[in-house]
Amino acid sequence: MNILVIHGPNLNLLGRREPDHYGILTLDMINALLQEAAQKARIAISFYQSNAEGELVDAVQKAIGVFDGIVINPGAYTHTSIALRDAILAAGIPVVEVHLSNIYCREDFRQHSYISGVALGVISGFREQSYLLGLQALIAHADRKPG
Ligand code: CA2
Repeated sequence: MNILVIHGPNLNLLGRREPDHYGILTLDMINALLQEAAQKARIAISFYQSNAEGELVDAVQKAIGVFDGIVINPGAYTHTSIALRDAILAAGIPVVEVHLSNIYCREDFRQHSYISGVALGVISGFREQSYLLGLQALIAHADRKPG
């Protein structure tokens, strides 16, 4: 099994500001936790971060035929990007949407996701654990599927 983790805009700044919402870990630390979990589960994992919407769309398109699942934190594009939603739908790869903060406890504009409707599921509010739970969910989903 081959998993891609995609981090959206500004997540490269993690660990420096807004710890109440996003925790204290840097993106590298979160990736290291995911790498360790993937190793234990004997699966391959890759990481990608971009601040640009088009680059995130490209990453989803390039994942076709390469990755079996995607864990994505679309960052603020969650609430704005029909392009990312369309790319995920077109790719046909199982996607789990994750958020560090609980977007449903925050400002109104964060409470709608364009991505949720094309995702397998959503995990929101558990800081870095959201990513680890997202990875677990993808593995469980693959185990359930025949072939
Ligand atoms: O809770 C999440 O994971 C979010 O996807 C994070 C996004 C936000 O726009 C979404 O509504 C919810 C923001 C990521 C920005 O991360 C920062 C990290 C450090 C300093 C400033 C921003």
